[in-house]
Amino acid sequence: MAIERTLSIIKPDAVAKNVIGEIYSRFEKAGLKIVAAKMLHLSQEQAEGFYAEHKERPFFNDLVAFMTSGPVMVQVLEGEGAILKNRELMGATNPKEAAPGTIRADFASSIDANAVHGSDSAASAEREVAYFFNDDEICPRG
Ligand code: RTP
Ligand code: MG
Repeated sequence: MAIERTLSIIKPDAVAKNVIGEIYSRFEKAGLKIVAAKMLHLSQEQAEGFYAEHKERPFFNDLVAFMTSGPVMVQVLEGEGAILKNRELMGATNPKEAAPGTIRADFASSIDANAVHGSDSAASAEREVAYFFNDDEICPRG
């Protein structure tokens, strides 16, 4: 399988729970490398632009309010099949449906406060990585 990059966000609820390290540890144990990272408190504009694909959905305003409610940790993960691997580590969107042992099963409290974001396709990964990082902020690690 090809080496891929994917965009991961540790959402405000998980940052507030102080589990950044525990989540990073799951990425590393699964063979994903963190090749870029920054902590940000997203502005309204940044959150709306990031989630533009959901603009017409009923949960859009709540999603933007939540994502701007506190700092987030944003990272680029690199590895074999990184996009799908990260989605598998995350678990289902609704933590009640997330498989045992996934990040959302263990750390999320609701469908809104669901601990993490991960790109869901190659096209979204490319857009989302570029949304937060310039090329010179990414450090390939081989
Ligand atoms: P994400 O984009 O955050 O990685 O999550 P996802 O792919 O699993 O879910 P997506 O369908 O892209 O939705 C984005 C985020 O919006 C919130 N959501 N709320 N109330 C609802 O029905 C609902 N549906 C989605 C979740 O926080 C989800 O992560
Ligand atoms: Mg999504």
